[in-house]
Amino acid sequence: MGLMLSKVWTSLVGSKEIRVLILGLDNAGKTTILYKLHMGEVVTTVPTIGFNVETVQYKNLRFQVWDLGGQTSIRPYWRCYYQNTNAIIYVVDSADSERMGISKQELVTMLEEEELKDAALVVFANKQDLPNALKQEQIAEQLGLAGLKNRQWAIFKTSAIKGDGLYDGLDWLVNTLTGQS
Ligand SMILES: Nc1nc2c(ncn2[C@@H]2O[C@H](COP(=O)(O)OP(=O)(O)OP(=O)(O)O)[C@@H](O)[C@H]2O)c(=O)[nH]1
Ligand SMILES: [Mg+2]
Repeated sequence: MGLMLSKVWTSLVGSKEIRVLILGLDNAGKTTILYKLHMGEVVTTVPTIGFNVETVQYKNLRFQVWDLGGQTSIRPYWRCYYQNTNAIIYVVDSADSERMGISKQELVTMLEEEELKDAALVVFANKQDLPNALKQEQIAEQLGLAGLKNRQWAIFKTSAIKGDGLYDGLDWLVNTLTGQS
């Protein structure tokens, strides 16, 4: 590890925690993902009114992970949590093709926020276990990810209930935040 990289690494390790927000439309699977990462288990969820926050320890890093409610009436409150955020995990229900346009709008609006200009973006194309799930490439296309400017981003296909893909996303995040990618 070079001097620069080790400095970044030390500053991240030395800092309290890496702040991550899990955002996305209601029913995308955000709370399921949070608790799968936190406890390794699939929990029974109810729609989130407000937020859940848990610590996730991974590869010597401590992530403080905020899972915010995604219902239409709650989305305007997402911005209250943006300050000091290092990364966004944006979750999409891959089988909800009807609302992909709304999901894109919310993503674009969120990324326009000044407070998030340096935040890395991981998109989880979730619910890949469902038969009608759109493919990762289709979701990337519909969300317009290729057009993102000045943003470190990646998309992963996931199934929160099976646990597939979640740690691929976290690995990318660790590498990106520590300057190794
Ligand atoms: N088949 C399948 N179902 C999933 C998956 N992830 C989550 N679910 C289900 O989707 C439903 C909604 O999951 P939640 O985690 O509560 O969704 P949320 O994004 O937190 O929703 P809000 O809190 O309303 O914003 C639950 O019934 C989950 O069990 C997945 O990967 N595959
Ligand atoms: Mg929830």
